[in-house]
Amino acid sequence: MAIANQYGYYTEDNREFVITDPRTPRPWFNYMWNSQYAGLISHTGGGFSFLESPRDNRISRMRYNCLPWDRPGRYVMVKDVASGQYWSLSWSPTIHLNYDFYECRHGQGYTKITTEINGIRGEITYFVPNDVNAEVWRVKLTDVSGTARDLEIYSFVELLMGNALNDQINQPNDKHFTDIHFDCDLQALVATRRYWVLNKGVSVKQPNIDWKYQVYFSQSLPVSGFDSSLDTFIGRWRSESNPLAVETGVMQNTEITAGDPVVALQSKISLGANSSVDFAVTLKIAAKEIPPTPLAKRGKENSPPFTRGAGGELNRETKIGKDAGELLEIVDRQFLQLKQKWDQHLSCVQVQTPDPAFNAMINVWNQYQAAVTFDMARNSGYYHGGLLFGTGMRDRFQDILGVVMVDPARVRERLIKALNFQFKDGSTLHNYFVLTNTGERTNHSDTPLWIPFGIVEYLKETGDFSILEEVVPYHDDTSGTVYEHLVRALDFAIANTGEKGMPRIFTGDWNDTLDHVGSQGKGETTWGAFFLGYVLNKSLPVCEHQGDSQSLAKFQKFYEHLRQVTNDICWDGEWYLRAFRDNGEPIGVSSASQGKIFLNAQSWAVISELAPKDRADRCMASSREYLTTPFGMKIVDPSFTEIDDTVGLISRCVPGKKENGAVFNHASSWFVLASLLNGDTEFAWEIYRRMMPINSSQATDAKCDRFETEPYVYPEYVTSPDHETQGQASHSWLTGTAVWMLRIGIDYILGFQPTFEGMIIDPKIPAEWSGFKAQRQFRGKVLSLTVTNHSDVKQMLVNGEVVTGKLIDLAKYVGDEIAIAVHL
Ligand code: IFM
Repeated sequence: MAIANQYGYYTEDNREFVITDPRTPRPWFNYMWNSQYAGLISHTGGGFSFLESPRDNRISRMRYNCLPWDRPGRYVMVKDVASGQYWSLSWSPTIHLNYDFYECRHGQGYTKITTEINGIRGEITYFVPNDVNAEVWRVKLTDVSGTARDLEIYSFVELLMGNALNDQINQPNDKHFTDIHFDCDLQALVATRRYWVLNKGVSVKQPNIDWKYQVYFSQSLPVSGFDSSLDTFIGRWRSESNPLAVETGVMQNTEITAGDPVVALQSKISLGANSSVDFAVTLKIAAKEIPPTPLAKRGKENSPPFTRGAGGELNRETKIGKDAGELLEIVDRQFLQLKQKWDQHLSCVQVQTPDPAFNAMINVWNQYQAAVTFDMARNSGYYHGGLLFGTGMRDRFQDILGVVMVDPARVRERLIKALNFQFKDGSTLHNYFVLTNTGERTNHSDTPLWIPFGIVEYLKETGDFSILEEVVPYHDDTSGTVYEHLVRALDFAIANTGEKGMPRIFTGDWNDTLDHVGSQGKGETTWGAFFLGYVLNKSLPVCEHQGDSQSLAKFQKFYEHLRQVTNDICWDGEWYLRAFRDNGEPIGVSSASQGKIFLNAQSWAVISELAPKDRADRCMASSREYLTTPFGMKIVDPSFTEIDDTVGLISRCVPGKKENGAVFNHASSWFVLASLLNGDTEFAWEIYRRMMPINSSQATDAKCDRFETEPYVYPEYVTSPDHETQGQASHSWLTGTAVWMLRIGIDYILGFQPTFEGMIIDPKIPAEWSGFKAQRQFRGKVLSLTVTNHSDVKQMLVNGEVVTGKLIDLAKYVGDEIAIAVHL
């Protein structure tokens, strides 16, 4: 049975989410990308593209805060010459028209939009090939009217080329460096810039640096006209929905050296009754090889642009015909390769459980979202516009959790690169930009600790301890091995504990909005103490492996110290308090009028194993009592309604949203983990189930119209009942929730728990499940697991033999596949 809501459904194999009504409550996005070229693509053809950095090297534009939403985009418009009617193949920007059919299929790395209007069926598939820095718009047009047609095709996209932040704040000056010409041999528009704002912080300085790329925009149909000036293509007082050039059919063939850039191509075709035409539009970026055309050629109205430099020998018709066929073959091969890449990726984990939503998420969408967060960080989405954040250090070391199962080599490389943003004293930049090698040092107390967290996860997956010997430069001074980086992060955290013996919170911990708790450097964080404890404890085997008895003893001792101090001073009676302010006053206590109980302090008391069992039970029960909602767990209760500057930004945020009392999914996922670890399997599953987007999007009467964001990926938060818009989600796609939900599902519900020694198998499934089957690749082997619930004899069999304990030591088994049967 297909999983569906009022705007669409998952295909039977869950590989596509099909949107059947374009008037979704928000634009619903997808991603298309390879290791350098990336773009987000909405169900209406919107979104932007960039090379390596969405701030520093944006290729195409997105208009922020724009109305109508989601403009501009990658548009192909078709015009019926006889009637003069024209429309877009992606619905937007001609949303005022009545389409006979609309469907958008978001798949892994591609989006296909099919429309039917005016007797023409249009199919457009957008994707980025695995190994070319380009995007492809693959088009098929079919006449379904039964009449031969003369059509004009207009493909266009607005360019930016360079620093996207500068484009927002200094655009009138920024636009004097553009250079676009039509290349007759290539039959392509070639666009570039003669400067690049790469001065590490956008300022009034306009740096004298070359933008070292050229963009090639072409279409595999004979080109009959072009434009590169947004002004002349769109026309005065018009918009993307009614470009003057499309309306009149007259392309100005403008080449620009200044002004707002667009690349627009026109082709004219005849389409036989009930026949089809295939073509591809490509936007490619490459290093500058030839000098840009120096001159602007304005106003060559309607003159054929294709003679310059071509010489008499150029047989345009033949050349284009041949190249077009070849290009389509190449493009179709690239699309196949893209699909194969994702088949491969997703084959790492495959499950069949009694819950269809869980299957859809684990088998496809959650793995896919995790891959997106690995490559996009919190830096290129509709809600994370790519102008501000770069790569977050704490995100980098969590976002590996999904991809490390599939591609540990890429993770290894990423971790090593990220360590370059750590200082010799163990502290780190909070976020960084790869192209400029810069970032911000914000002083969030938890940020450096994600380094050991991530390295331990890498080691558990791979057993590759050689990474610890790699030498990586510090951001400020000299170099150290990866192991030294890890130890320095822990030492830094220990050295920065306060009078009470817990980490000083400084400008915040994981919760960014607790930014005034310790701004004077005295406030201390309970969550931070549990998190430090967790990371110390998990790092002990690494110290042991390295023979570093001094660090081992120190970290062990500090872990025990944290047990003592948190239980001595942070227990409020029914739960753990959240932090101590600079003045020593506690936060997150029952006597407070707002912000009485914070979820993270309870979850991590359990995850860190620092809470004794009775307190673990009690704080989990309190969390259930105060923080449960239909969408997941609230991050705090009651939400702050009065501004409290001894706590911070949390109290200025609208009650029920974001960190101020929303169902903050990242934190809610940690609660699920804590519940599973504490033995509360049924409740853990109930919250996990509620959080899955197809479920939480249906959890109010208004259903998806209230939830608003994509029902196939986790949003950062869902508004809690503390606000009238309860059930509304935001900040979809780029959230740490993705990797945690994925790994909680795989490691703790299905029970594949990698350890340094091998794989522990320990499923924790709800009573309603009769069992499940799952496959998980691990260190070159396939582990095939069959679990039956409610068995008379509880045991585990590996390759048919009963084993004691839960550990699968891979070395004991020959062959590529290990069959595991667990009877619960
Ligand atoms: O922990 C942060 C994250 O790094 C960015 N989004 C908000 C979270 C909670 O404050």
